[in-house]
Amino acid sequence: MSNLLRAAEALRRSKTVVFFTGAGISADSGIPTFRDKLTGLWVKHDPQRLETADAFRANPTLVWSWYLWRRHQVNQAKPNSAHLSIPRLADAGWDVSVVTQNIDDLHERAGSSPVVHLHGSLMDVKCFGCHRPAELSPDQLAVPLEGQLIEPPRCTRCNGRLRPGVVWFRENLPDNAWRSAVRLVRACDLLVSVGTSGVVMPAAGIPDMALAAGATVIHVNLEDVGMDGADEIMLVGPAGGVLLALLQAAGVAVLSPPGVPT
Ligand code: BJW
Ligand code: ZN
Repeated sequence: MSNLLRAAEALRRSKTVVFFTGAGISADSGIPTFRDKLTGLWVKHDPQRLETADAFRANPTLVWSWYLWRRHQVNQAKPNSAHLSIPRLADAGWDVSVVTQNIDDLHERAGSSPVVHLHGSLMDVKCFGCHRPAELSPDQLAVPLEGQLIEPPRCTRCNGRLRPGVVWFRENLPDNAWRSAVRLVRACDLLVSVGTSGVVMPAAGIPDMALAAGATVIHVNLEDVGMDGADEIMLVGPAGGVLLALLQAAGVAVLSPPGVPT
């Protein structure tokens, strides 16, 4: 039996499904993964050197401008057929939740709920000093013009610099998000892991957590990520096309947008 048919059968047999997603699910919406080279204004920067607390300490203006630009990039992007397939499954009667490593809001805009953000959100802001959440006014959200760098605003309580509400390396994941993810993953029959390189801990341990709890795990990736346990199924291909094909093979009605192979 082909992997697609095995996966469709696993989906048909399941009731509670968790989609565990990474940067690859948003790639077809034009949001680069962490392996892609930067383009445009940021071509000469290495993202790994902008996405740390040390980088923010050393050059808060550069890092803040980088996140403002990414927020703008996400605001202009649209959910693709992979994001859109997930709520269709919920509409068809499955109990579906999303646990994402992504800091964009494309799952929410596609209509998924609940969505657990393990690595925070681009739309949130907090204080680097006192860690309290903060709000930005519309003028503080202006997109940096070419070459323009914008200083981070200051916290109204402690005058610390405001920073994006995302999780950088060596920072703990938000407790409530991690606890919700563990609860959902331990209770699911099927976990569909989409577009993640599976190297960043502790999130990378989630597929194993699902397997240990007795679930089946389907991996969807452009590359064969080499997971071949008895309860694992690998589907190689772009997330949008693969998820549409999986839903169709399981008998879920899907309308494919123009240009998306089914
Ligand atoms: C497609 C596709 C298509 C493409 N269709 N597929 C040594 C030193 C310091 C720390 C550590 C250490 N060893 C371990 C650690 C811990 C560290 C870690 O895991 N490091 C590893 C790299 C080794 N983890 C942490 O630090 C975490 N915190 C923690 O552990 O706290 C405890 C602690 C305290 C003190 C010290 C040490 C530990 C926090 C991790 C936070 C991760 N943050 C980021 C940035 C978020 C903000 C931002 O975006 O700016 O989160 S890093 C980045 O990686 C981002 C992502 O969510 C995360 C995962 O990436 P993802 O989603 O897998 O993307 P890619 O690009 O890697 O892969 C894309 C995949 O899609 C590929 O496989 C493609 O093939 C595929 N694909 N197009 C289908 N169309
Ligand atoms: Zn503060």
